[in-house]
Amino acid sequence: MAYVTVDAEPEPLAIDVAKTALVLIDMQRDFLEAGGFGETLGNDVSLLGKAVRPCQAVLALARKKGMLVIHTREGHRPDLSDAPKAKVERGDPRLRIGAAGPMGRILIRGEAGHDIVASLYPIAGETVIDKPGKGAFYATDLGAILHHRGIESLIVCGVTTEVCVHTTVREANDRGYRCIVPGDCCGSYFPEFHEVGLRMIKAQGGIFGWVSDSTRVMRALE
Ligand code: TIU
Repeated sequence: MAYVTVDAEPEPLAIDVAKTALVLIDMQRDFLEAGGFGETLGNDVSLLGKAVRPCQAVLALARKKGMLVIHTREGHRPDLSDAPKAKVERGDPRLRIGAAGPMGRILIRGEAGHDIVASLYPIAGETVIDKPGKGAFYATDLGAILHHRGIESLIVCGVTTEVCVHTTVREANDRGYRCIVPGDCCGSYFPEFHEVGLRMIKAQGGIFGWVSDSTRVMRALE
């Protein structure tokens, strides 16, 4: 066992590195680059770019330490059979999930926009979870994978802070995982939602997780 203590709020957290996974949520071109789903929803996608460098640094260290690395992608089957009507039928019909965008059909598996940004691209041996929802546990085998690897704690990075990161951390917390969220490794189209989203996680004694930053997480893992 290799316990390290990560400085975090509301208090430092001891984790066994061998039982900790790095989870990178939805660092996809559809959310981070112009012409994707994020932009079709009316967002300024440049706001998410800040999270890429800190994620790259944490990812590089996790790889060096041999940690389990999990990447997720939000998206749907080409026939949309796994996409709830309630999710598809919102927004401008020309820009909905499945519509043709500049990076292929929006939020559809196999399309260019659905893929992970080049700077954080998975390497051989890393797990990629395709998820139809906002949370990474819903309708995926993430829970089974973490269970079989004996994982107890998660470092959760990605976009967006208050949507897919939050939903995943809430799901993980209810399943008994300790979640550390390095705030600078996350991003939102709404800076105030990012700030408040992080505060919500760590309030009330860490009601569903711990909040830290890439510097403190890496200091502990080193
Ligand atoms: N990955 C993720 O957060 N999906 C979203 O749709 N986020 C928004 O903030 N729209």
